[in-house]
Amino acid sequence: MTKALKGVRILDFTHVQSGPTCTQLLAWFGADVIKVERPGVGDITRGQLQDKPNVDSLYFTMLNHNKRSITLDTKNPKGKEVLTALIKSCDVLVENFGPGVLDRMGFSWEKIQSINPKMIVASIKGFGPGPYEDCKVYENVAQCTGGSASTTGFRDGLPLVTGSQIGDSGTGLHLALGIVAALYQRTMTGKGQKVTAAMQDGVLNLARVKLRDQQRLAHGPLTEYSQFGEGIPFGDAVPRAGNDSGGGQPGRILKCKGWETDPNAYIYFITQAAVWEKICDVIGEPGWKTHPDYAKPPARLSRLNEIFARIEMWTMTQTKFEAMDILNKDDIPCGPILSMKELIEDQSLRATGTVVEVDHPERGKYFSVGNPIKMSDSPTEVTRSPLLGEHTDEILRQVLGFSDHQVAEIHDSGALDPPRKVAAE
Ligand code: CAO
Repeated sequence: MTKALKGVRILDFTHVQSGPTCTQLLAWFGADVIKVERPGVGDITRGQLQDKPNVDSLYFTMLNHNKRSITLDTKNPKGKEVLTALIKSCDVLVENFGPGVLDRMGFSWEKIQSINPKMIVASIKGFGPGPYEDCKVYENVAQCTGGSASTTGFRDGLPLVTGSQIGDSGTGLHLALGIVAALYQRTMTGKGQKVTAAMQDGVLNLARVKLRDQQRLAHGPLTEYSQFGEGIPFGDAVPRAGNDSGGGQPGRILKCKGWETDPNAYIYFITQAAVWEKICDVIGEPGWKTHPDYAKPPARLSRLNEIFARIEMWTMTQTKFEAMDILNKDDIPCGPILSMKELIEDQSLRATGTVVEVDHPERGKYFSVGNPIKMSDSPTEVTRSPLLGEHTDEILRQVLGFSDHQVAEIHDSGALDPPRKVAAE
């Protein structure tokens, strides 16, 4: 079976998390992704958070499946020649260097265009043009500057970052979509273009409902936020709303049987208006179906703490999975809080390839998250990440067509080696 992006070649200049997320997705869709890494070092994540000594970390392996690796010192003159050849033979260059790095390397947008006018140059930066455009940015910086942290956590506590990597992986996803759109446009125009995704913008896009609420605030309190029912006035910015649901249907995380010892014995419970009567029956409050204080959603808004306390009395009598079974029979929206341990063991996620087992020659078997996007005509087979420089010669010969003599010259130039240390006298 063919793959959606078969025939597309990516010059992958990415590192750490945001860019590699993007190019891994493109690889899963069938693109030939050539990861260019600094000789001797490679992507810095190879050596970060290592759980086994001298073996590529899970941080690296889980973000770089299905890619090939070439080591190249792009500051070496011969290295620049090889990079130029790569630009000529690839369709897309993806990078998430710090601001200005590519220009300093001698490969500005104009230069790349002159080498290959069809090339799409896709970049992730922390910020778009503006006061912070020159800043280096990591995940949590983006979560904080993109509006997520100010709206996450409890009203009376600190702003919180979330465990989901919405700044890095989220922006990688945004960039991948931009690249695919640019490839499609190129089929009509024949031209490349610049595609840029700023991490601040990506996070704000994912926090869009909070920008919505910011504007609703001008017209009165946010009645679905718990603080409304608690009689606490709103300020001039969207507050943190704990576990209140982001939509118009009130929701909370509630304790389930075993919560005293299991930190994940909880369920998310939504009091969706359409199933309110069924909720009343399940929790043993049939009188609430007609009582004027509880029957209609507006009446309930000022009583959410009391209502959820009563629902929790019921959820505490069930495990999160029992509660899920009972509630789903009545289409009452809910979700158990699943730990990473439970997710890695989940057989249905294994069956769909969302959790995959991968074998690595140095680390052995490990689990990873497979492609969350399923395509009927372009299935994903997850293959292991490359060792540092594993495909250097293969790429020089097969992709770039260099002869034995040329390859030997490139080796001799030092462009494939770590910068030489000067011995102390
Ligand atoms: N050969 C020679 N030099 C190379 C090279 C290669 N193959 N690959 C990289 N380099 C050099 C660059 O040329 C650069 O040198 P100069 O600063 O002298 O121009 C140097 O490596 C450092 O590049 P960098 O600024 O990208 O790396 P950093 O570790 O200093 O910063 C990061 C890392 C992530 C903060 C920065 O790249 C960044 O802000 N990226 C954009 C935002 C982003 O993606 N952040 C998410 C990171 S995941 O949390």
